[in-house]
Amino acid sequence: WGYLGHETVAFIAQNFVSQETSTWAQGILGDDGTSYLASVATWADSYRYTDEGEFTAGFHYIDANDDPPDTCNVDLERDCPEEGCIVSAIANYTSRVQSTTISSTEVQKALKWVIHFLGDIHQPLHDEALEAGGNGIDVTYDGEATNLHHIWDSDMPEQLVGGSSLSDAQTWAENLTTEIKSGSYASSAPSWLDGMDVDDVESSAMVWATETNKFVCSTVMPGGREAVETGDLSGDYYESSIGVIEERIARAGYRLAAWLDLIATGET
Ligand code: DCM
Ligand code: DCM
Ligand code: DCM
Ligand code: ZN
Ligand code: ZN
Repeated sequence: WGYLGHETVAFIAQNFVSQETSTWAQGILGDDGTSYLASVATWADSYRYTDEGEFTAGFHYIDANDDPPDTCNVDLERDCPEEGCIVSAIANYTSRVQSTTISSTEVQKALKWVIHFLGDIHQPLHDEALEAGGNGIDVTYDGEATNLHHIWDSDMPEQLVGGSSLSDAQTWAENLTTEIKSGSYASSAPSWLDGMDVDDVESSAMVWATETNKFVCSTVMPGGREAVETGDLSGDYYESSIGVIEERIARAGYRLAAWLDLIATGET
């Protein structure tokens, strides 16, 4: 996701974490302000472009070598290389944020990665190998030449919300929080936490990756890659995709809150 998506996920999580978890996270981040999770949600994207952080570039996704739109699936053995992927990275940093033997700077970085990667794993093209998660699929959006990955990360969320500032993210998060608490997601939200186990992080993350990857077949390219390479995607394609984007963001935020609760307090 772009800034808007990551910050929205973090603001939703802020709305659902327990008081104890909030205090724990604020202590690690050294920030007791109103955007304490949202303010650090995009740090991992800047860090991966630095020399020091280059090794983390591959941690933002898992390249599922499936065959959309006919077959969508994720296989950890097949798809997560020795150097790591988003699933192994969530496991590593979930462990490190709880470590008492590494420096407070490293614990803080681990928390920032957990916040970011629980967002990215909910972007369907971050769970797909084809053309580097759609980065190599050229598309037209609102008259501009761009790529399929980018419109899922940024253009479609920004079209929905009408901007990409921190306050746009906060507004979107408030809307999605209401949908989770009492709206269209209220009846299904409890089941969003199924399969979540901090003692088996890879299995938990595989539930999220597998669920999210299915949308590559059903929604991202139901007519194959050729179908998205034709025409402007800001009309009918946007309309068929935006509901999935909203629910992915909502799920990511709700799951991030529960994940942080489990790490900080052992219960949701
Ligand atoms: N991004 C965004 N809004 C901006 C700048 C960037 O949403 N004003 C997105 C584009 C990328 C992501 O954030 O998907 C990471 O940005 P970058 O690649 O510039 O680090
Ligand atoms: N590192 C990591 N995951 C680990 C161990 C290290 O991401 N399991 C990264 C984060 C640290 C860097 O390597 O900033 C250097 O770590 P160290 O000082 O432990 O060698
Ligand atoms: N990305 C992905 N899968 C890949 C390669 C990249 O999901 N196989 C993501 C990471 C960034 C975006 O695509 O969000 C752009 O990546 P980069 O800046 O590395 O081209
Ligand atoms: Zn992306
Ligand atoms: Zn990322």
